[in-house]
Amino acid sequence: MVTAAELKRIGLDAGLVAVGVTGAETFTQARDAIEARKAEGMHAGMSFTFKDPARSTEPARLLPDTRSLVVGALPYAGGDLGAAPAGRPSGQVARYATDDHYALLKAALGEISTALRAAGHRSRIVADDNALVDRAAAVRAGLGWAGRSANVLVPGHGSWVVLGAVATDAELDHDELVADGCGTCRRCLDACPTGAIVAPGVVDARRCLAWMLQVEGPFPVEHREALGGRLYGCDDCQEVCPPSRRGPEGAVGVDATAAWVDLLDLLDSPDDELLARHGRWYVPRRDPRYLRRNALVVMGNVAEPDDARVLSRLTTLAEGDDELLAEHASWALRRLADRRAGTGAAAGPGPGVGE
Ligand code: B12
Ligand code: SF4
Ligand code: SF4
Repeated sequence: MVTAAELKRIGLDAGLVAVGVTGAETFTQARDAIEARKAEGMHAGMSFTFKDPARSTEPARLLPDTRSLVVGALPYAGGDLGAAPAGRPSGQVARYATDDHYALLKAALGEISTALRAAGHRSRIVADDNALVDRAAAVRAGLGWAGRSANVLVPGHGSWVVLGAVATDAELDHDELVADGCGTCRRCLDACPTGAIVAPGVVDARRCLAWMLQVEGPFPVEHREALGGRLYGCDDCQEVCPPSRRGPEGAVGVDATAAWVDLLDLLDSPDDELLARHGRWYVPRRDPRYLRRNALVVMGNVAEPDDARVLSRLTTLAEGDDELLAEHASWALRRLADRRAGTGAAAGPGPGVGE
């Protein structure tokens, strides 16, 4: 016999900052939200939890006899990332992607799972998996509230957490919901560079930079300037969020050196090296050309317009056989020319870039 209180203690000792328990009932609101977004095209063709909404919102399917979900949040925000390295153009990596925070999360959930099995129960860990809507589970397990940014905010930590759960056949005491903490704030909606948060809690993925960086094909021209210096992921709706300001105490550190990627180096590196370095990221079809595509847009936005190394590299790519890269390199050259002439300052470089 193991209790919810014992499992929470195990999770907290393993590095989680919040652990809660909920039952295996269907997440009907999340299912309705997923269906509605699919109907309006806001899922932008993503699969993940959108592929089979019935599966991702029915925890009962996770195990033959699911009775409870023990849900955990691992913090990752860390401290100040500082400015971009001087002298060479760099792209910025969202904080959650600077390390394998999901591996750390799964290890902590693994401790909970081990305790459940030792007590004779079944268990299954699900984190960032197509089989469960993690935010809905976190909200119902009382870890935090659903913010207007769509992120779940944990009191005292804000949204700088990754979420996962252990499904089990153990009968455990459930937790209460946490009250909404957004109040009258709407900073995330106003700060989103592309207006992707189309209503409180509703992200139109077609306009979300985090998704555009992960999808195949050309990067949408109308959002290239807004991309600024972001090479992977986007943290704007969290950076402006008052309850999420600064890294919480005890957060798993973000390696500031992993937060910046040298763009010239990225363009010059062979495929296997790029995948070895960034293979944890979601790269469409695991094709490193998409990393280069993203780097070219960022290059146009952040490089010094007169940097001879940049201009030479871009010109070679613009004249090359790879149509996707040639088009993005040509765009970057035009963007640099506009910035040199002082006519392309509308979007400017991204946060922290070139400061
Ligand atoms: C697909 C996906 C994306 C897509 C779409 C995001 C989206 N909002 O739907 C893209 C690629 C854009 C994305 C981006 C990001 N993601 Co993501 N993503 C997912 C994934 C795989 C599924 C999300 C999902 O099911 N969406 C469907 C819709 C219906 O769900 P939702 O937006 O989460 O909806 C909830 C709220 O909006 C709320 N809600 C709905 N209506 C309303 C109305 C009101 C008024 C309010 C207040 C709330 C509210 O309730 C819904 C259900 O709980 C999950 C992992 C998983 N398996 O769950 C990670 C996940 C949601 N992502 C995560 C992260 C970290 C991010 C980024 C911060 C990464 C980054 N820095 O670039 C951004 C944040 C963008 C944002 N503001 O949402 C974390 C979120 C952690 C947290 N604290 O909330 C998750 C849970 C991964 C994990 N296991 O930790 N992501
Ligand atoms: S991740 Fe960036 S683009 Fe996406 S909703 Fe948040 S601020 Fe907007
Ligand atoms: S920025 Fe304000 S409205 Fe948006 S999630 Fe944070 S507290 Fe809520």
